[in-house]
Amino acid sequence: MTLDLSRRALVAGTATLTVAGAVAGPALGRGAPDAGAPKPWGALPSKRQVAWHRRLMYGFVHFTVNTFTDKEWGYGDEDPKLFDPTGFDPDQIVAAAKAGNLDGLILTAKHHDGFCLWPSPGTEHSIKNSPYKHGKGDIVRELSDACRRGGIPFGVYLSPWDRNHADYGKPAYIDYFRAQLTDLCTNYGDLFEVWFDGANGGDGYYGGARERRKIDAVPYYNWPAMVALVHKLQPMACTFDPLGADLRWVANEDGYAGDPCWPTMPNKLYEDHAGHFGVRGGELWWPAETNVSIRPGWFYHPDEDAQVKSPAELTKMYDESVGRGTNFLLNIPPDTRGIIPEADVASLTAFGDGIRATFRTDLAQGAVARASAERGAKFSAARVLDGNPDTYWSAPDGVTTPSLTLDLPPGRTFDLIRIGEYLPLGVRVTRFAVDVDDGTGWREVANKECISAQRIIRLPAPVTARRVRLRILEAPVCPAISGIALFRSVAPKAVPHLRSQNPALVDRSAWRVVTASAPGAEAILDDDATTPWRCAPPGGLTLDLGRVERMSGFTLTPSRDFADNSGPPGRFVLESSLDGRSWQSVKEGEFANIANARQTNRIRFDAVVSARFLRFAFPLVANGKPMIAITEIGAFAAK
Ligand code: FUL
Repeated sequence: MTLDLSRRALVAGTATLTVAGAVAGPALGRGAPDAGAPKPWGALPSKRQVAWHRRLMYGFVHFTVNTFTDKEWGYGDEDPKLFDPTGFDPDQIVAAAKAGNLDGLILTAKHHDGFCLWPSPGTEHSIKNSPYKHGKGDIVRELSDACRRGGIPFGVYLSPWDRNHADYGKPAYIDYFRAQLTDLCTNYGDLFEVWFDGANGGDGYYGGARERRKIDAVPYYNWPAMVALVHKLQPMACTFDPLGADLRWVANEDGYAGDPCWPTMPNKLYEDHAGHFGVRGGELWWPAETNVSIRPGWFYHPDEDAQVKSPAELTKMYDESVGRGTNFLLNIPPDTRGIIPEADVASLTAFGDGIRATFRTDLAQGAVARASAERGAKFSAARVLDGNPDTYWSAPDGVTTPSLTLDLPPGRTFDLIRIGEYLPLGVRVTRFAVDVDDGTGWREVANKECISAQRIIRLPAPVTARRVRLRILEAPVCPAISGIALFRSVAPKAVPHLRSQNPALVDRSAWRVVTASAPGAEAILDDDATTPWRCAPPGGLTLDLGRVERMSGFTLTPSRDFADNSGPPGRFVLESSLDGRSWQSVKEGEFANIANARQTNRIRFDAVVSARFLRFAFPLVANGKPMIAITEIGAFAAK
């Protein structure tokens, strides 16, 4: 794979193209503006975007032939017969999502490999040629029905890049893609979101051509027309993420938004920095969605069973996504049975229980709200406590830095402060501060930019306070604050860390690092894909496996941190030894697509290797950064 496959390269590398009619979306669904209400300011959200903001958190379901081939990006030549879940249970998937407090599910109806989870007309590369339900299955139908039964909304991911289709890159493919989109938007009930992946063009099967195809995504897909098609068929579905779509990418796949993360953007293609932080005063309402997988990969891989994110890690991501005004999209991939594995359900449940317990009781209720300025009874300070997202406190025009104080009943102990703006009037507050008074006088606990849909401030420790104050420090117009709430966080219960019992993998419990070119290499054995070992290239390490193992391959998981000065290794040289003195060459080669996908690479040996010691050399960094960063190394057991 080459570098121009990523969304990052796509958005950065193409000339500007603007959306016709810069203000995002259709009418807000409000009637005539409230008498006496402040005038809206700046870019405004559409009705569907306002509804989307209130959803906060929902799930992704990555499921396709990759689940069965142990890959992240299928080439497009997979035999449809490989797709054969032994116990697909959409209600179990919905129940797992609900246990995790996820309000909706988005299914990969078609990933880059082109395999369709529904019997899509116009292709043989679909579930109709798989053994599942003797070719009569339709996973899109089954999961959308289960979502409806479970009372959560449903959405679809449809990969524009199709590595199977013979016409990919030609106009005929666009007709096929639009027909697929029409089918999904017409025959599966209401959709709340339609996800267009930014990875586009590269090598693939392409009907047998097995070649590399490059496209110029913006003119090729004609995104404004594609988005309009979705909106016509599904008026409340938010589209992700090309220019002209309702939602943007947060510029990483690691579950955190920028601080601040403005929901507004200039009317042009964006680079990572703008996607991550948004742009104050931008003319489009184009809010960020923060996506991450509960495991290192987007698809299920048995070698990641011990790397399910902990409830505490998920809670941190909630703080850094929802807490910064974005929505949190958490991927929960089904395994080859077609259900969410037990370890993932356990983590999700503990996370969801923690969120439910935390936000159950608003400790600001019963307070008396007073403001330094009010716009009148309809916009009084008390509106921030009425629990109604459609009412708000505001000040007279021209009063741009008012403050609002809550006088709390005695004994209120909290460590989370949640503030929200009334979005239909725009994102009005530029900078704000929060103070608490625990009886010893005011103390500033936050001073930040951007409130937007919601801002959640976590204090380092709970405080028992009689007064809390919001000070608007900078704003172009008077504020419109719809809510202020206080919570006492309940830490999620820890779930026992699972050591993989999978017989397909070599048990690493006796493994240790013998030598390494840089300190800290033990991090590659800690089952935590967020703790990297960093070394300068060329680097390397030697592992003692504790006993002689028979192996058929190895796995290497790179760091997913896009922000630091390191990147994944580009190549490897592997040697083995029985005694740590005489070494045999095992294999050397490249880590495929590692710079873009940042996923676990699974390298199969040409023949079974029996060894007690493994010696890895990593000659270079895949993306030209100064350091190599690796989070895990494991091995496949030979059968
Ligand atoms: C990326 C894709 O390439 C991954 O496979 C995954 O679907 C992720 C959500 O988006 O761009």
